[in-house]
Amino acid sequence: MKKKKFGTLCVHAGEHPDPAFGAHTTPIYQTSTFVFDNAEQGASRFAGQEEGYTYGRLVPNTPTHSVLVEKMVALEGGEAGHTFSTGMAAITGVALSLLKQGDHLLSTDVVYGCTYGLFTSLLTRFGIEVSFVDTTDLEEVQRNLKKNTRMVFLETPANPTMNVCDIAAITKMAKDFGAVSIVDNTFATSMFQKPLQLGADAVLHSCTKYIGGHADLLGGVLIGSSEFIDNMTPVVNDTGLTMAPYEAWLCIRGLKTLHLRMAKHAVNGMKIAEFLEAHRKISWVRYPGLPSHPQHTIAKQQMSGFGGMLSFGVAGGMEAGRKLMNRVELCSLAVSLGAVDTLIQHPASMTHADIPEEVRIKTGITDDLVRLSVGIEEPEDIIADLDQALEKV
Ligand code: LCS
Repeated sequence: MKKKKFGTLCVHAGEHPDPAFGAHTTPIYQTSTFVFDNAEQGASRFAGQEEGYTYGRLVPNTPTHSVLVEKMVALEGGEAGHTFSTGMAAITGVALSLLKQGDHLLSTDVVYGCTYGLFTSLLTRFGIEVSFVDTTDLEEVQRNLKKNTRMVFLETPANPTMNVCDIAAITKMAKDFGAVSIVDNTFATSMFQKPLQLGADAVLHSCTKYIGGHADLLGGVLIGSSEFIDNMTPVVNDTGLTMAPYEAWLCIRGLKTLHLRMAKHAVNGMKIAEFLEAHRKISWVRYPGLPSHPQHTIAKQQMSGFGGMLSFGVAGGMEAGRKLMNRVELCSLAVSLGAVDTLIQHPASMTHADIPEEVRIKTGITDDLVRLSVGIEEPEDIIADLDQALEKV
């Protein structure tokens, strides 16, 4: 049969009537362990000679997890995957499975605050060398690749500055150095960006965001080739970074409408970005779909849509931004992102507060930066809310 389109895969990929009773919807296998037919079967499952489930922490966890992995593999165009308790667990899992003492990790300089924290505070304690590099500058990337560079970590668009880096160019440079490239695709989602097709070895998501879509779960997922995923399995099993069955089920349910939600997030994102850019009280806007975005050309090449995340500065700086956040009524003043409703927050004092001030300022996470996760409400209502709040600033 002809390869199915993205929206059809969101609905159907990985879904099969349940073999036990024919349930149409994937059941939640809320179990920690599985019964073997006999001792020989148990032994051959643990030896990896027979496929099947053994224990909830051990891959493939439960049949609910398998459906989620199959769906995400189809959406990202990979071969296999692992699920995790959070997005940070996915990043921890891949870092621990790839890196050892003496290795070098090259990371995008602008990343989610806890990713920065994990790379600087934890990995360096184990003798791993970490460089944060402006990955929008290819020469800078080339200059910072070293003989011992084992992993290149890209976040694009980056949280919260919305910097976009050239995935195809950087993954090729990394490959030439014998390094493995990992892309955090949380902001763009599989709908708008396909890192594996652009040369990445693995792609990961915080499922907490657009995959779940409703701000009611925590989760992570990582997709790659079968070989890459198999090599990670011992670390995933032994660290217990496991996703819970109910969370896997919520992710499956969320993914069935990913294409509809992302289409609306993107339409709204563009409208709100244009509204803000034209507003007299706004000093700057960063949205990859705006021609004024410094990497708009690359964004157009590697993304098929620009999503629902944007950042901006209010004229009057941090104090004005704070007033805006305190006066919105429809938008929620909350961290996280990718929910059906619009969320507004202040990275310098919230999501990225742990990054040293001089690093924040140097990388553009300035005190006046306000981040908006544009939801799927009607755009006129989001605009009206921002407009009334800006009037009071
Ligand atoms: N990657 C990106 C790009 C993120 O934005 C986040 C969380 C993570 C990974 C980690 O995912 P988690 O462990 O939370 O599932 N970003 C957040 C944010 O901007 N506000 O709150 C969480």
